[in-house]
Amino acid sequence: MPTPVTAPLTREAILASLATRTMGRSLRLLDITTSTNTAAIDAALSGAPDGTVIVAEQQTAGRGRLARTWISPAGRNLYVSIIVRRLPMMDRLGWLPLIAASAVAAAIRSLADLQPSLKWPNDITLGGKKVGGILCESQALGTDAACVVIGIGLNVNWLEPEMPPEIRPIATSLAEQSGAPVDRVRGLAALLLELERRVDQWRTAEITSLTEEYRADCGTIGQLVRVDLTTGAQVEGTAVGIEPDGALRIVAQKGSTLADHIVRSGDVVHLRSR
Ligand code: BT5
Repeated sequence: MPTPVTAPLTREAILASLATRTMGRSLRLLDITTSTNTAAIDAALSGAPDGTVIVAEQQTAGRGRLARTWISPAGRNLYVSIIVRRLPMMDRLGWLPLIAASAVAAAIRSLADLQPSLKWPNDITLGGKKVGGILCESQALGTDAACVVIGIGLNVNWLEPEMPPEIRPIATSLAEQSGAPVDRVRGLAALLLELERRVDQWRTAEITSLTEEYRADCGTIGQLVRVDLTTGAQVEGTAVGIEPDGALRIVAQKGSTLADHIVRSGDVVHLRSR
């Protein structure tokens, strides 16, 4: 009999499915927590090793960027945080959330016949709706204890009628898009495998192929966009590329002149394609 979509995640099933070298081999599976990122930061401060993974069935205070909420109902989706130590040069740090988004996109492609698109910086979308998001939080940068926690939320078997009305127009899930339930254990194993490969390369080797992969999957490039900057200001223009440090380059028309804007943090709204 197929596993019911609501079957709880188990440690045994996850460890049996993992194909990673280290990521997830140290695993904490929680029934309920405030935020897996908070749990991972606490674990990191207590010395949890590189590659430790915290997974929860439900989050009561799941976080997005800029203190926003990540809606995290029980038993449907994946809420995962990964501790990454042995960080490379600071100028690569900005790429980590983007590379994590590429890993989620690759995992989705390996699980179902779906074509995800990335919205800069790190939204994973299907059919123009958000299926996943990434929140990276760093600790003790510049010290021997430095680490980054990569938090990943991925909507798996959450169906539209179950979603709160306020996010129905903008959110989707793998099951909603593919028309069939997806095994969350397989999903988690695929995600960690794709992430481990990329984090290994990001840490130790040339990253051009990772940055090219991100650019290829990024649906923001070439779009007319509005960016709501964290300062409260807005920029409208055409997104023309990703800078060497992961920032978004926008060309805005001001009267008869063109002005370049480099955006390091903010929210992008796709207005229409050029
Ligand atoms: C993100 O923030 O997209 C980052 C989300 C990271 C969540 C993971 S879950 C595991 C780990 N533990 C945590 O506490 N967090 C991480 P942002 O770009 O700020 O997007 C947040 C916005 O997405 C919200 O304001 C809603 O509009 C929308 N949203 C909230 N929950 C959603 C969901 N489940 N699916 C799709 N969209 C959602």
